[in-house]
Amino acid sequence: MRILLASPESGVWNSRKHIHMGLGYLAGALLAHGYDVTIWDAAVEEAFETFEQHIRRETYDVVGISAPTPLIPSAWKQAETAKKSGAITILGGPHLTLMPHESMEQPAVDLVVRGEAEVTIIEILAALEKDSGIIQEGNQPRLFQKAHMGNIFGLSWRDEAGKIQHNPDRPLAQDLDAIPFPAHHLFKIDRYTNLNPLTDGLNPNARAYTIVTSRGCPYKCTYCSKPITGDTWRGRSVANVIAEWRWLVEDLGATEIGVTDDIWNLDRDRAKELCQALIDNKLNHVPWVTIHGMKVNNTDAELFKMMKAAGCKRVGFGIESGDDAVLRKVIKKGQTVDMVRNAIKWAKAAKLQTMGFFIYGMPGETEESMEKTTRLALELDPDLAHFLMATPYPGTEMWDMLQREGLVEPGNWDKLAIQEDKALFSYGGLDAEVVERKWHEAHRRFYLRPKRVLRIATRKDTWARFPYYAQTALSMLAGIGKRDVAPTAN
Ligand code: B12
Ligand code: SF4
Repeated sequence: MRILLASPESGVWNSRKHIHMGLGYLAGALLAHGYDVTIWDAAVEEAFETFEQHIRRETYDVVGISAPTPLIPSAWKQAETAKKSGAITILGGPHLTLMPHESMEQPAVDLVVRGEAEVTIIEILAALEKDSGIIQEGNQPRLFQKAHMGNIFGLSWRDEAGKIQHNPDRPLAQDLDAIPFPAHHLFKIDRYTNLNPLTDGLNPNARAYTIVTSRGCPYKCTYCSKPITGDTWRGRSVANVIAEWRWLVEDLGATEIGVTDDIWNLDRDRAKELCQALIDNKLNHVPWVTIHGMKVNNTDAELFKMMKAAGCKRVGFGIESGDDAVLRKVIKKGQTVDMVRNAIKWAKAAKLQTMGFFIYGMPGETEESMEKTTRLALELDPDLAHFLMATPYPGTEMWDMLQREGLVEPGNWDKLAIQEDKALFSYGGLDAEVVERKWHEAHRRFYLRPKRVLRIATRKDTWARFPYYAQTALSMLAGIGKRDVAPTAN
């Protein structure tokens, strides 16, 4: 069986292209079971060949497509294209785990997988080998036999009568060390950019791989959508992580590594052990970054010193707000502004570059609380500040609250990908226009300080990628045109 794993269009991420670890893990599992698998990631393929052209050129028996919420409309389009070619279509990933029924109602989608899928995908292929589905004429949905599909946990499918069935959820994998490494070698790594092109210091042409050392996060921030892992946390053993890290550095020539865990420092002792192991194994010459933020309340001065010695170059922090009441009651972050101050102080003392994520316009915020956030950004002065406007994703407390108030409704999912500098809702006494004004103002006050302007102007990368930076600056500072979006963070 020939299998294609695809990630749909992702124009919003044109400045920063990460390998897709979900597809990497699935491909790793498939290879371990002897299947023939190809990865097609729109982020790096579309400039060369469209999905349609690829599907016409190659023939696949099964096409699996991954989608977070904003990409689900593109995933449905890809499924239509794949289905026309005769392939069996399977969708999986965060949005499918939240809303499987919605996608099962799409005629071009044959199967939907909810949750972690390294085992599910193998069980599906085994079932397909027994029962290739009642293939219907044209673009009709495929129907399957209960005997084969009915016992696969985490699967949604259509029975022989055409009724959509949702099997029970699959429990999360308990032993992450038992999961095969992601198929890093299948990615066209030369086409991916470095992990943080918005900042200086890292090589824009790096061979940048990412690694997941743990899965999940037990915190319950009200904006965070965690459909796959819920409120759990599972760490890989240090030895297992080091074995993958060594593969990336010694065999695949990684020159930059991004740790993409939700919260890689939840277990502080384990985080320190990992740093020590990177040093002991002489893997600390390749720079690495914590892409999505560390949790500030699980840090201490020693951790940052060890990270520096282990090769870490830059740390990101989910700072979110400069107002303790907002952190406690609105975002429910489990951290205080003083904890943020300490973490940034310790990281800077260890000579690590710092990056902060700040949110504007959470429901329950005021103009004053947003002002406190801007002042905190100025006070902390991280090397890079990402200012974001609150985005309601389904599966979050924020979404549920706004939906109850009639301020958001399902559908229009692609609007959640890029905000085009527009706040997505007005809540309580806070108008969307005020949020937008404070958001633009934060960029101006942070980035237009003379020392910042000088620093940006003297950076090689600024001039090498001038059109992109000019457009982003116009958009963020003056609200003109489209901008690139920043990632979510802890
Ligand atoms: C790294 C990351 C990124 C990176 C890379 C994304 C990528 N292409 O992989 C970047 C920075 C580009 C990014 C961007 C965005 N991200 Co992001 N990202 C993450 C992060 C931190 C880790 C993802 C990861 O590697 N997980 C590890 C792998 C193993 O898990 P996985 O990808 O979920 O895959 C498993 C299952 O989902 C399933 N599966 C996945 N795909 C498929 C496909 C098939 C066919 C099958 C059967 C199964 C299956 O099987 C996999 C193996 O078990 C997650 C948080 C998280 N913990 O998931 C957020 C997360 C996925 N991102 C999120 C969001 C919102 C975004 C953005 C929309 C942000 C924005 N405002 O623009 C963009 C979307 C851009 C895009 N084109 O995808 C949300 C998604 C929420 C939702 N409801 O969809 C998450 C969950 C963060 C959060 N907690 O809110 N992100
Ligand atoms: S934002 Fe970060 S800390 Fe908060 S729940 Fe999500 S992953 Fe955990």
